[in-house]
Amino acid sequence: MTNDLRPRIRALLHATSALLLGMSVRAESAPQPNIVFLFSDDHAPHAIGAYEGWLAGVDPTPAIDDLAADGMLFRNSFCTNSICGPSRAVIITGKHSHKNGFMNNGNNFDGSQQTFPKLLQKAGYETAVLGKWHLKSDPQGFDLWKILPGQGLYYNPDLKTPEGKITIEGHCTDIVTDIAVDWLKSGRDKNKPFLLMCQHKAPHRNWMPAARHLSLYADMEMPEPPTLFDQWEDNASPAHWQELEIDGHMHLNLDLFYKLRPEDDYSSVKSDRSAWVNLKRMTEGQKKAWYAHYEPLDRDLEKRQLSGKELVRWKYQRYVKNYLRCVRGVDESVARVRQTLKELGLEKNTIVVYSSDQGFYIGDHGWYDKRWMYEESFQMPLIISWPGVTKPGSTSDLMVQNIDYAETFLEAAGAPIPSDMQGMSLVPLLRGESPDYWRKALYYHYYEYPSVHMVPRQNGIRTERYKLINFYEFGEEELYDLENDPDELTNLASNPEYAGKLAELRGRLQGLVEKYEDDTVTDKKPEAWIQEMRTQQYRVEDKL
Ligand code: SGN
Ligand code: CA
Repeated sequence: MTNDLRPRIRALLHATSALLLGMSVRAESAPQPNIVFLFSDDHAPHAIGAYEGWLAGVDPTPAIDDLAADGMLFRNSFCTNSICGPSRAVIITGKHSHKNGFMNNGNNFDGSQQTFPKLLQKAGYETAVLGKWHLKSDPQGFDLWKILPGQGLYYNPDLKTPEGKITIEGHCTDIVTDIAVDWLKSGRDKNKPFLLMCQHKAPHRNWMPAARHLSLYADMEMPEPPTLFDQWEDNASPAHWQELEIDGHMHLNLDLFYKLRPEDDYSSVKSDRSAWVNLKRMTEGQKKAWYAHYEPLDRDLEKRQLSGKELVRWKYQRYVKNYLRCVRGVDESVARVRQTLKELGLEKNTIVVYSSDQGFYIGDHGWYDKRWMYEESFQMPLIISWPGVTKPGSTSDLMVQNIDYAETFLEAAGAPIPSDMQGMSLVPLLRGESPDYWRKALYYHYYEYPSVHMVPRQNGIRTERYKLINFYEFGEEELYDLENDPDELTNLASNPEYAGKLAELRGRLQGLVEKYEDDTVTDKKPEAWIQEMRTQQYRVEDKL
């Protein structure tokens, strides 16, 4: 089958299954399912117990694991562009970044375009989005929206609403959950099916947990990732010029709160200062709980005067604990929303999805943040429970992407799927099928460079076994055999034994560029430009 024919056949298949679903809905007069989309920010699959990664032993997510036990867990779930706003734009449009126009966080989403929430409204749904939005322009296609401006704050955040700004005291994860629960109980139109997008800031940087979670893991030594001290020996040059190292770039004060006081002045520090800004907004009670936890630990670190690898290990411990404490807040939110659905008798006809905008480095490769096409940040968690459709405790190994969500929700609602969407409905997978037509390769394209963390533009292809990353502005490539080398430590791009594989993947990558009509791959930058970027490197000096 030629590439040209595939989308048309797929559209036909979609149309047929939508029709069949429509017919069966009518035949059984089953109501359209409600959709609860529980979403977080930067929650890597390996920080979810059910994904059985190297952090699973600390039992980070009992409630999300329960959701997996009741539904289907996607083991090979990925994003198309590992960064916040772009991932969200892909989700609501079902189109790659170059098609929906939101390629990096600095963009302004064109809200007038087609999105799945608008299409669900047309299909009779009431729609709501709460929490992190991060698309700059105001949400369209939602009957209710209360969103965090920009990144939002952890403590006592402002929320933007159509009626103006409001400020609510408390921890952001709890506040967003409270609004969601209230809306489910008494805010919505009970005669309509609904879409609820409950989108948390946590566990995004600067990882500020709720007071009740500060003591979680306090006496534990957390496991370290196998690649904590990776020196990127085999990677192409961009991995040596990034700015996301726990060692060199994670700020002891601003990221890890070591002796961070609101009255200090960090205004001239070239680093993100949101924790400092947020501390200034805390109530006296919140500050008391905060410092009761951190002050004794800070005094202890000061005494120990660590340096080198030992200081990296200390930073990693504080980072992973705070990150997982924020995750625990999200996990409790999942439990509360599901409990509310039960109390309201809605659980049987409600699809519950848990996902996050991309993966994250939790010390993997020595890093935090995301953006790269390496597995830890390319992956997205995806767990879906649809009572009566998903088999409890089931898993799917087929490769899925955030580009698939829009079509999935539309098909579930019995609504037509527009032919210009670029994903594939997951509904057959949810029913336990493994369709022959399923994709054999994924396309990735990240754009935001130069920018915070200095991860260069890259596109690439991932098959079930191999991955080719093209840092096209640098004229460098990386090729990995994921079966033999899951940590992506051995770059095979210049290994003569893999010349054939390299050529094959280059051809298939070009095929995906054409299939998705991506005309945004640019020419290689001149060496002088690359040199200039390299010299702009920024590092933090840890002062104990
Ligand atoms: C902020 C973060 C960065 C992060 C970007 C994008 N710093 O700038 O670490 O990479 O957002 O994140 S912070 O201290 O202000 O949090 S994204 O998830 O929104 O794409
Ligand atoms: Ca994110």
